[in-house]
Amino acid sequence: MALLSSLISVSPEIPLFISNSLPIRDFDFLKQFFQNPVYSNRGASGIDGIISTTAGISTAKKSPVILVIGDLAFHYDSNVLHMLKKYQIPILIILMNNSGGSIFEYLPVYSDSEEFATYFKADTEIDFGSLVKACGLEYCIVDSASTFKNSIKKFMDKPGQIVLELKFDSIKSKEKKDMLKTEILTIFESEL
Ligand SMILES: Cc1ncc(C[n+]2csc(CCOP(=O)(O)OP(=O)(O)O)c2C)c(N)n1
Ligand SMILES: [Mg+2]
Repeated sequence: MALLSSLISVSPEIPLFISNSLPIRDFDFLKQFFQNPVYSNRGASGIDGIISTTAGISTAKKSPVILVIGDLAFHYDSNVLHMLKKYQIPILIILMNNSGGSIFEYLPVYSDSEEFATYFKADTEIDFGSLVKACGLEYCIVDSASTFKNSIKKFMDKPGQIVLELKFDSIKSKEKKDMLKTEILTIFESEL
């Protein structure tokens, strides 16, 4: 919640691009908090080409853009990273690294098994910091709400090409979201 409020307070008007999979679903749950123009590929649900599409929006709108993207979708389009630098695209990428395709943990196919980890979650184990820096972009691992807020502020003051990586445990995150939804439902039910 602290991260969310930083994003809202520091950048209330900048266009956001929200990637497919969990980012767009989580955003859907929280969208009433945002006034920003929002872009996504909701209809075409492929996780390929997300970074490229965001670069296109930045160019068409002549505006800096903030992209929120999962680790697999980031990996799928990572060959465009060097172009962001080459063409000076003003983009801040918030990389939500939950070690693979965590959306599948929300589906009946989920099991705590080797098969699930290999064939569904498919963690790449990529060192994204090295990858991003090799492409000439700025990189920062987010370990506190203040790091997050300051990095966004820095980007808003002087837009460049920055990747902020947030690493977190997908199962714990799912449990917290489930708890939050149960609490909200309980409040609504008690109001009826
Ligand atoms: C081109 C393409 N390949 C595969 C898929 C199937 N798919 C849907 S969501 C997903 C996982 C995405 O992982 P990530 O971007 O890390 O997001 P998370 O689920 O962790 O939020 C995959 C592989 C797809 N939608 N498009
Ligand atoms: Mg992921």
